Amino acid sequence: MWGKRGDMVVHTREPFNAEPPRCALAGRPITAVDTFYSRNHGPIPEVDEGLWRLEVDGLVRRPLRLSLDRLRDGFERREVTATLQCAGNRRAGLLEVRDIPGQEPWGPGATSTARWSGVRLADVLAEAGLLPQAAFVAFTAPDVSEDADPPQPFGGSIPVAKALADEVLLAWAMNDRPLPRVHGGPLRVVVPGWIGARSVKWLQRITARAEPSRNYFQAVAYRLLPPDADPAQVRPGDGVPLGPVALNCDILWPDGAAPVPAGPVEVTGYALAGDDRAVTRLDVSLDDGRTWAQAELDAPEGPWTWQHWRITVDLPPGETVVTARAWDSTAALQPESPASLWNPLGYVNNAWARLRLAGLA
Ligand SMILES: Nc1nc2c(c(=O)[nH]1)N[C@H]1C(S)=C(S)[C@@H](COP(=O)(O)O)O[C@H]1N2
Ligand SMILES: [Mo]
Repeated sequence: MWGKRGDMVVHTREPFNAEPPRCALAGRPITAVDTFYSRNHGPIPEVDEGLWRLEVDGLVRRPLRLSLDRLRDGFERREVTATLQCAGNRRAGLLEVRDIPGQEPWGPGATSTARWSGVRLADVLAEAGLLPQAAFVAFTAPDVSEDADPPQPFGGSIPVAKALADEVLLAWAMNDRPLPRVHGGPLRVVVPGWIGARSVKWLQRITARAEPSRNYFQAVAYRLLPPDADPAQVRPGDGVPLGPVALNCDILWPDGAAPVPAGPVEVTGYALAGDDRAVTRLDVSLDDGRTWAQAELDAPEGPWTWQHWRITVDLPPGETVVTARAWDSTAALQPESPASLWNPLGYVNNAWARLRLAGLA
């Protein structure tokens, strides 16, 4: 479906929600387009590239209406390699703590990395001329989501400071090919280091505002609620809006699907610090955190990407739980337990990664 590989874990077909199995992400700094996760809240729209125009309005001196050709010809072309991660990544680990009705059990595969090409959002905003009252930049798309209450098109916003940052793109290409429809073609926002929900696909309108977007996916969903909150009673503005990605990691290989010969085994995975933080250390334990060994961190493709890591461990025969945890450049460490992180919509599970391996004698 949608040009994805046959072994994708499809959570729902309509809307289309799918992630690659962990082994498909292992050892590959850039994710192939057919392997990149896909997260949708409504039907994937078909946008006529010729008729399509990008509107820029709100608190700007000169509202703009730009065709794709105008964007391509009128602004400097930029390329950024960036990892996208959904706030629901690794929700499956929270579901083991307590049920989360109506939310999909995403594994660690709602995280993927691509080379994005387009123009800086900052350059388009400069052409429109932001007014001093503009504090947020909101994005609107045409895909109407029945998950929203009331049903509405997908949208969201980021603060002006991030919108003006060099790395934030309006992208029309992914891995040097035209941006596929399923990933937001003809044009999407790419907000490196922030939760995937802010990288709005099928971008139609950019609005400079004094306040954050009132769109359901900014004001109600993608917010961290206290554990005792009733998601059915949530009002716009409740909880903490999610923005920068939290420090996280997971194990990709071995994938736990089949036993592996006991003895020296190379264990690999990814780690991601989010926003402008960097991963500085990755520890692996075979004894539930009593002792740790440090993995080797691969150099990242750039400042906005995950880092892969590897370590050779001596896997004993029988069952072993491998635990991994990352540290970042602010000396923050991932939290130990998913129970301490559980929240009613199941976002940001960044607890230590644990994977059960069977060693063959
Ligand atoms: N218009 C629109 N943009 C969207 C979404 C959506 O449902 N509609 N999903 C968001 C979410 S939650 C994520 S994690 C990313 C996923 O991007 P991908 O499908 O290209 O992997 O797109 C974001 N942009
Ligand atoms: Mo997401």
